[in-house]
Amino acid sequence: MLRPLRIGITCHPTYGGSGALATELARALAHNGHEVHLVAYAPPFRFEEQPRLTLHELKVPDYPLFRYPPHDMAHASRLAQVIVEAKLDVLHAHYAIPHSMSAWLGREIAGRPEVGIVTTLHGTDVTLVGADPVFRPALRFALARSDAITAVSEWLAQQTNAAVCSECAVEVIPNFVDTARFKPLVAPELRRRFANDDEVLLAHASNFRPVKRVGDVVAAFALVAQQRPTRLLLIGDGPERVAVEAALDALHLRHLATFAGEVADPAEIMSCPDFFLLPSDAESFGLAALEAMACGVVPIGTDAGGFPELVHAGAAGALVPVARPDLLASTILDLLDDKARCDRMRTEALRCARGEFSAQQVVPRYEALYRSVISRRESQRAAASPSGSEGTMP
Ligand code: GMT
Repeated sequence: MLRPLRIGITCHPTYGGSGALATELARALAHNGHEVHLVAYAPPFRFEEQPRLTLHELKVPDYPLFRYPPHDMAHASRLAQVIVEAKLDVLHAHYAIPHSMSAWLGREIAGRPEVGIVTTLHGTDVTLVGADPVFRPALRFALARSDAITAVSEWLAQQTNAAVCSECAVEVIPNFVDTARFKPLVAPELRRRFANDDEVLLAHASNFRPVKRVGDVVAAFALVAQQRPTRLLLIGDGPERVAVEAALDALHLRHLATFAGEVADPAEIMSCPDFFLLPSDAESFGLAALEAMACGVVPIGTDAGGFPELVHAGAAGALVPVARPDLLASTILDLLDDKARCDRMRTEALRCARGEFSAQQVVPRYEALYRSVISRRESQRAAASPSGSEGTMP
């Protein structure tokens, strides 16, 4: 039998897909018997205590001299400490900026070259933030020093090679969903908190950043509501929230919308809607849509980024061009009129979520990657220093 691993995971604790996925992975790995150490400056929003999962919070001291407290240095020091104290085998950085760099630096500070570093790219760390010339040289440097790089979709892997690092080998490991928690609606009374039985319920979940185009959700909702009794459920919060509220007010539709806020575990609420809308400029994957699919909710998103990979090019969810809320609305109305097509999509969405995108299928791929990285580091180290000398942390 293979020995359990000691795995470090670091992520942004804030509301967003990368932190959600990293925490879900930490929980699944601990459940599988590994010892998992999660490092972040606050408890990640999906964190829950469980056996074999330890949270190491990182404090970033402030000082009047600093306009920006040096988070990345404090992070690297904390990672170095955890590497040594927990005797990590592998450290997994989620969202490359700045975590890939802090992971490498942490290993250097710890003087433990045998520790493998895995970086998972989530999307905007390559496409938006990483595309900024301010970050690109450091991003390239850190990626080149990772022992393995994964991306959550084929599209993101291609973007990484095209825009950041042409020589980087990027393995695609898609996001996953815990189908024991995310499952179809069992309690109709839960749905009645947001819509009556004869109303269509549309939903969107995100951190309300401009890339999400939440305004298009509102515009599509307004068009559908002209034809059918409809309600809107908005999960999450962020910079566009005020504009979204203003748009609903201007359309006199505010009373038909529920703002659920940042729901830490959306497994229950996600089972309520009929359709999940994700009209982003580009999603590298669309984890929230996958979680909706696992609940038997039909996702409708844009034919951009990695989203078409998730919905099997339109079989497990509908695709519309970017910035076309009119098509978003007509797609919803068509599916409402064609129940057989809608049911086929829902069935396919459930099949994908319970199959290729399930935790059971995806988590073992990370476990296998960790083991291959660890054995590669061990052989490299044995070749470099046959006496097996080890660094010590200052
Ligand atoms: O902007 C977000 O959606 C948050 C962001 C994150 O990193 O927290 O999400 C990205 O990572 C998710 C998990 O892998 C993906 O499902 C999202 O598609 C991706 N967002 C974008 O590419 C815009």
